[in-house]
Amino acid sequence: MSHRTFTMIKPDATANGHAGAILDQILKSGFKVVALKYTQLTLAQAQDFYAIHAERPFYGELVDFMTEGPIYAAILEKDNAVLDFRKVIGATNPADAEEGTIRKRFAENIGRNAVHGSDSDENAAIEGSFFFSNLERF
Ligand code: FUP
Repeated sequence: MSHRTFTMIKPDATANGHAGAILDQILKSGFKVVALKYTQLTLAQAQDFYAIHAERPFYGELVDFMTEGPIYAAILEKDNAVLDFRKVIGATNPADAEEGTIRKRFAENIGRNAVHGSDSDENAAIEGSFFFSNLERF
């Protein structure tokens, strides 16, 4: 059972004023906030964060989108955090996401899809450490 996951409220959802509702849904789904930061990625930071997708055709659009405005980054804690959070956010493409999921409620499309959620324990640890030092986790 994983204990922690990492999330971002992406620039689309932040700009559209959905951050409060999304954080509310996250907390009501039983996640505790371990670390939280409001920031804006530089191009180099976004390219680094999404380096795993560097060969994909959408990479350029993805890093441009992720740098277009501020985001909220957070480490979340709950039993089975990674898998449970993937259920709360829904499918990558909001058209395929279940009713009531964060992406169904707030995402614009597969590229501008409101939130990030780690896909494994290993990536959750890497992504959390990308944004937060140990002194910033509570
Ligand atoms: P997810 O784990 O659900 O965030 O999805 P992926 O890791 O497959 O993709 C990471 C991000 O790349 C997505 F959040 C949005 C973007 N993406 C696209 O823009 N187009 C695609 O076809 C797939 C992903």
